Amino acid sequence: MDSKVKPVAGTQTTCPYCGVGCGVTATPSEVTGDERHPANQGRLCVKGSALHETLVPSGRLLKPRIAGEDRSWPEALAAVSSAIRDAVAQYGPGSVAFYLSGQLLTEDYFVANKLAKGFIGTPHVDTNSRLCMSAAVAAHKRAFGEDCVPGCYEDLELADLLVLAGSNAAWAHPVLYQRMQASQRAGRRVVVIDPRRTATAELADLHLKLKPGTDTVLFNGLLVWLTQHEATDQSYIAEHCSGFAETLFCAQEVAPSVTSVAAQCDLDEDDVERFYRWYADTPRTVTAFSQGINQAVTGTDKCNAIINCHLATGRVGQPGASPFSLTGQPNAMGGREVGGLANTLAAHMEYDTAGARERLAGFWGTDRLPEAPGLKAVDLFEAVRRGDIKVLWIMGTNPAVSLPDSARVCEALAGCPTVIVSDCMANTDTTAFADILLPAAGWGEKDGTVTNSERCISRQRSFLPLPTEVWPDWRILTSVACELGYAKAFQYQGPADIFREHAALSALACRASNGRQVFDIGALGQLTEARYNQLEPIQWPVTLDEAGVVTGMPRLFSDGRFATDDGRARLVPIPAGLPRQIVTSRYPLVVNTGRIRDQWHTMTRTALVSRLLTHRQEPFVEIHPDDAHRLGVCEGALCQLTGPGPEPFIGRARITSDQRPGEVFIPIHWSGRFASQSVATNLIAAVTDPISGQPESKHGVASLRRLACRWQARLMRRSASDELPGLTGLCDYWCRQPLAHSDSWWLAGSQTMDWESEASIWLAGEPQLVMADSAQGRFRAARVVDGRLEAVLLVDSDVGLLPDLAWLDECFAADRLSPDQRQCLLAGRSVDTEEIGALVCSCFQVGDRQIINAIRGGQKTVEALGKILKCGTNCGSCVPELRELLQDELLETG
Ligand SMILES: Nc1nc2c(c(=O)[nH]1)N[C@H]1C(S)=C(S)[C@@H](COP(=O)(O)OP(=O)(O)OC[C@H]3O[C@@H](n4cnc5c(=O)[nH]c(N)nc54)[C@H](O)[C@@H]3O)O[C@H]1N2
Ligand SMILES: Nc1nc2c(c(=O)[nH]1)N[C@H]1C(S)=C(S)[C@@H](COP(=O)(O)OP(=O)(O)OC[C@H]3O[C@@H](n4cnc5c(=O)[nH]c(N)nc54)[C@H](O)[C@@H]3O)O[C@H]1N2
Ligand code: SF4
Ligand SMILES: [Mo]
Repeated sequence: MDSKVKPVAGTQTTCPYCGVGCGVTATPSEVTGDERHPANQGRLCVKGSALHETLVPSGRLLKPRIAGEDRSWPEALAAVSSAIRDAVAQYGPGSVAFYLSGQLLTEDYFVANKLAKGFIGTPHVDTNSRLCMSAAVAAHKRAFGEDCVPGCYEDLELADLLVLAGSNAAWAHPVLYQRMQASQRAGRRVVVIDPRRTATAELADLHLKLKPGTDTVLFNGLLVWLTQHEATDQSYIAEHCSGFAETLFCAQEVAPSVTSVAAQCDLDEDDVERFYRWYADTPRTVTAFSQGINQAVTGTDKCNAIINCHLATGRVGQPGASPFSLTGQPNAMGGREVGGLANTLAAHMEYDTAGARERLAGFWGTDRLPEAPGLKAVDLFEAVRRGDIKVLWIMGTNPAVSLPDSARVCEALAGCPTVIVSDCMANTDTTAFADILLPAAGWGEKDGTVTNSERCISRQRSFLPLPTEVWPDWRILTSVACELGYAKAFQYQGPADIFREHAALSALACRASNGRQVFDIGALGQLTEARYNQLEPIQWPVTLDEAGVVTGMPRLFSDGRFATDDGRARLVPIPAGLPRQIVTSRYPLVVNTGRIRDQWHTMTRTALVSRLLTHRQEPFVEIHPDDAHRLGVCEGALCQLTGPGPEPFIGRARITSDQRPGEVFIPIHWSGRFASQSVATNLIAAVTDPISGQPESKHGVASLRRLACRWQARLMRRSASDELPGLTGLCDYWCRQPLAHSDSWWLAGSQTMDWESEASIWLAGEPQLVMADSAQGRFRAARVVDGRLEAVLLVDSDVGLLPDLAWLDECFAADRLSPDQRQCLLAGRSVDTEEIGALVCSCFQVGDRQIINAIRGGQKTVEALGKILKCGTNCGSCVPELRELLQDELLETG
């Protein structure tokens, strides 16, 4: 054996979070970056490196449930299939709908799509990718003729000009961001286009803090400028594109000059000009874009406005030169391959692709394929609300939280006759509406493939035993198909069987298009079980040579031939098109929504790891100092945002000039399980891009007021529970934060409380230690049983007066409190506890106060800080924040 090859302890698999698709080596107790995986080459971010800590039984759904009662699988399968059969018989196949997820594996997704469209015969199969990638999908089809990302990750490194539009990659695609950062060199420039200053902007030579929604103007202006300065590639346009003249004409109307662009986008003319000049001067330019572009009523247009400029300069599919859509979910791309979106069939075949329906029907051996596309997510839930959908099967997504106008979605779910939910967790805002709950296998238990942002197909492999009654999604779907009488078409023994069929179908689709279709993994259609298990990461399309070697393709359209009928790419005329939701005197603030570094979506998994909840502990509202001042809001105050919808959003103020005046930013992560009223989608109206159906999730409107509270409190209890029965009604705000050794609750209220007489209710028993200072509005109580701390309640008039909770949480770890701990309990800290401040490094739990002290003590670089505090030395996700702290401090001290 080659002594240099390190033996691998653990299973090679992929991270189940973002679309970077990092390879990991996993055991039940450790997850490390896989050095051989092309996406990350050993790197991991903070969420990835905490993966093994999510492998805990708490909160899992372990048995099927019907109407809230545990049932056997045969009973559950019978219930699901009879609901479907009855609905089809009485109301037709269109009364059954599936709502899927970019977090399913390709094999799960394939079977769901085949069962729904192919055999039940309903067109209503959509996915949460509608909220995420559908604008990019539609733009790719318009420009290239097919939904293809032309570039690869290496291009982000090779680019001499990297434009990041509507992407906070530092937090949302951290490992790619690390690769971008490692590629910084003399002569390379980075431009960030985002209405707020993010951690990503730390990398920027130029940050265009544009007015939200004006990206179409900015990129139209770029096309005009490039033309005026003879920086377009006329021979490329002549040979490989169509639509240039109309597109330019339209662009001139929308964005005739730099002055006009600067005025419309609320930018400095010099900055706009600088961006345009850099773009013109740099052949190796990549524009990477994400939700700040996609999630808009003009989402598809924004994407095409970007692609137009790349086409006009011939910068598509060249090394270091391409437009690049950053996909969000781990398998958003795989879902698009199998046809998870309502307007597609399967294997990149469209409803209007000539002969595609017949071909697919023949391949699957069915005559039930629907004739026309189904409803897209937002419309689908409207149909549920109207009562048109009788059976809704939701898989791997939490629409009660993530779809716009959450209250309306909840109403729809409540009124739907049969809601089936497959999830690995028992209690989510969506499972609360389930008539039938099906326990799905989670990461580590399931097996299959995913496709990342650069079209790279990787294996996800199981390394944990399946809990007895938990099934992978493909098996649940296959069993229901058999129960419905379609066993012949669903003879799958495992994911490899499904993958081969998927691959074969792609080859068929490609052949039928005379090779025009790019998506083709037919070369993988003959993989044996063993070779499927050993499959190495590979980028589609995949070819097979005579020697039987399969090769992937890093870049597409490099020869200027596209997947359209005439082989030419299309430039698309783009009107200015501004956001639909506009501010009024009643709702004067723009509400921007997005992600935070350490949480994943609705927190069903990342909130299981207490250290991931320390970077941002509570829902918040980022607000500009001018607005805060005007509205009488100080740092840390609880604020209520009220929009046109019925429910408000409550969060703590974070005052920052990173925000533009008149705009606030709120996180999307807190659901009804974690906070009283902090679901961001309550402020987002259900308006969508007419082309893609993608909702305008980045642009709500609201008014803001300070929440008047008489008291603020933290309650910590040993026993974890999802609820504080009967108590939350006494609060105007609550937020749950599971800690390592206790369950902790942030509370606030305006009712006068008699803490002394009521403490025992909050503490679930009589307190032994009590301290009250009613003049100060201060109250402290602790319950200790046999020397062991059971619960603590700390009440104050202001949250700033409450101690950090790390020390108290440690007290819960002890079986017996030490005399020192007992003595300091009500102070919430021991005399020598160091206040760490707001957490910056989640891996080593290092806070900003410690970091600032170290900088003041002479540590002047990220590396120096890492040496003494360890911060930033594990996953590196906090490095942008460390740099920012350094910059701020060094500026202040000159
Ligand atoms: N930590 C973490 N990472 C994740 C996820 C997660 O939940 N947590 N989710 C994954 C998923 S599914 C996705 S889709 C990706 C999303 O990844 P990103 O799109 O990078 O993340 P977001 O925070 O949604 O939004 C990006 C930025 O768009 C900006 N923006 C808002 N309006 C506009 C506008 O009009 N124009 C421009 N140019 N920018 C605007 C916002 O200010 C925000 O900074 O993240 C993936 N990665
Ligand atoms: N306002 C606003 N709204 C947004 C966004 C925004 O930026 N702003 N972003 C949108 C985007 S881009 C996205 S992608 C969505 C994300 O929103 P969702 O998809 O709703 O969020 P998740 O929390 O990821 O939900 C995944 C669910 O699947 C479960 N699950 C995990 N693994 C499996 C599995 O293997 N099988 C099954 N059956 N279940 C599993 C999890 O426990 C969880 O309940 O939110 C969208 N909504
Ligand atoms: S960047 Fe982080 S969350 Fe995304 S795949 Fe890699 S390790 Fe997972
Ligand atoms: Mo997403």
